[in-house]
Amino acid sequence: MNDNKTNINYYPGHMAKTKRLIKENLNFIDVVYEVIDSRMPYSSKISDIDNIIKDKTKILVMTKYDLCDKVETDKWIKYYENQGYKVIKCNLLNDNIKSLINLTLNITDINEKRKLKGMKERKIRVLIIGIPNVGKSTLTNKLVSKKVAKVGNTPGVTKNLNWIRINNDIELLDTPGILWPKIEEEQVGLNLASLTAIKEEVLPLEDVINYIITTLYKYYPNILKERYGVDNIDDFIEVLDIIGKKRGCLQKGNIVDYDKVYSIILKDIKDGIIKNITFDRYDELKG
Ligand SMILES: Nc1nc2c(ncn2[C@@H]2O[C@H](COP(=O)(O)OP(=O)(O)OP(=O)(O)O)[C@@H](O)[C@H]2O)c(=O)[nH]1
Ligand SMILES: [Mg+2]
Repeated sequence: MNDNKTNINYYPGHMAKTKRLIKENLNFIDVVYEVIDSRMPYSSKISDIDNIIKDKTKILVMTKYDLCDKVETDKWIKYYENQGYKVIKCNLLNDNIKSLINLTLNITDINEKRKLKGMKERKIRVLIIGIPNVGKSTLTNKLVSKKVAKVGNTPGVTKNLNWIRINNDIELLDTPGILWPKIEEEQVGLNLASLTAIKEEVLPLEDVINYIITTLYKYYPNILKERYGVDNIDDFIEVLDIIGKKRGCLQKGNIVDYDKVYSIILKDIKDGIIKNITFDRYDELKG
């Protein structure tokens, strides 16, 4: 029996529904934006994506590039490009997404084909998919101009699909597809919990925090030192005590409140205070 695994793969019904919806409406879609988190280019990627979207034209949108370790993440970008992916890296809070728009226009030959057949041109239809919290909604809002205009319904198999106008050439399916990665490796689950893609309760919080501290110590010891005053991790409890005292997580009698320490660490990651980190290590996974 493996309790962890069962716990991690929650929502199977919900995911099955998303998959079915995508499958049934794939004919109406020209381009898929697969959104992944630059801090975990492996763990946040949907492993069976090609089973779901077949040979649809896709663009890998790597969000939160501002939060990642660029040296490490760039290895993944190269890797995915070598696999034939078109990759756009971005900080959705800052960058404009012109390059994504331009790439979308460049790699889609739908209207050339239609012209040859004597058909009228139409807008390129885009679907955004990705696991939770990678930035799908932020990307949608960025793509959609202020006046959100529905450009009419295209009949889908099971329901009417709503398309949102992006510009004269592109429209976007109004709901992004939330999918779930297959978590077959423990480390993937830990990365997802550490970098806020799954609720931390899915895994024992203590394990997640231990993993964060161990990983930071291994690859980014300066962060531990500068942010928390920790320079060795020989004893986990001692590390928590140091962090707790430094950050004022004390209960009566000067006892460190560990739950508070856990929250602080997770919040620091969530708020991007701990940044320039990439937890998927290319050299270890693919090198
Ligand atoms: N620093 C930084 N934060 C980002 C970026 N993109 C998204 N975020 C933040 O990440 C969080 C999640 O973004 P959402 O757009 O809600 O993610 P989502 O994929 O729609 O999440 P679900 O709807 O839960 O599946 C938000 O707090 C965003 O502000 C980015 O490029 N850089
Ligand atoms: Mg969302």
